[in-house]
Amino acid sequence: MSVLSDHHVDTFGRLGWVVTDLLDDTTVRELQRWVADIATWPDDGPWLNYREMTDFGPKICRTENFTPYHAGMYQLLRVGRLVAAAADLLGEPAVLYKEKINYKLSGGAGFAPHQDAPAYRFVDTHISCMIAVDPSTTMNGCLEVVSGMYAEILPMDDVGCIRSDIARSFLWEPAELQAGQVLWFHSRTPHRSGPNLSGQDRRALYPTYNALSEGDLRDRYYEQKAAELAQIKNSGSTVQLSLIGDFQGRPVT
Ligand SMILES: O=C(O)CCC(=O)C(=O)O
Repeated sequence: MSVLSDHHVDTFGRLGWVVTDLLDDTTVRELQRWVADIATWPDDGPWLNYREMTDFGPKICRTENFTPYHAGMYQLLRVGRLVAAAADLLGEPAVLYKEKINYKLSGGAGFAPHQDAPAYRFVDTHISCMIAVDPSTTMNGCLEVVSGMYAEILPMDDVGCIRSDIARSFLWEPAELQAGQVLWFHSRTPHRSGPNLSGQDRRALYPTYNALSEGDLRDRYYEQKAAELAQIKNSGSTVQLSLIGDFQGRPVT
């Protein structure tokens, strides 16, 4: 069953990103409660919590691998309309590859220009979305994207982000979202975001999908991520959230 219009699918094909309205108000309010609840989960569970130091003290910046432990999130990200929308964009049945919440609480850091694909293993094509849990604005560090630039992996710096001379040459478009809006983007779409300079939190949920024909790879992804993270020599000046060094947050010491 298609949930996206031809217009959305065509726009995604042209730009490598598209904004959709897929969630009703009740779901958005529920999602806000769920994210507030997950933020209180302890660090010693089977999910992955990450923290950063901000000018206002240590804050949670990310939780990953939470759908097995939260029935509502499982239903929303692995069974419901979002998987169907990902399938519309992929042109074939989709399956969840990974999921994360980026909290970007007030004072939280931004992300350097990057493509997600270099951090994702086993398949070349993934589709992600940013589900705005709170309104996402230029002031609180919304995503900024580059249109029509998702054909290939771009030259990278030594931490896997887009080389700065190339990133500087792009036209970056802020994708401001209302709470509940969903920004879909290809895993090779260049994106970045600034810090949260506002007094309000900017929480967002990011599920990533791949074509089911390539396999249900979620468990393998998290095993591989743990193994590779253990090998990465981080400079110590930023928190290593991912297999690339895109996150600019300071470690909590
Ligand atoms: O949440 C953000 O501000 C950007 C997140 C991002 O680019 C990422 O997690 O790869």
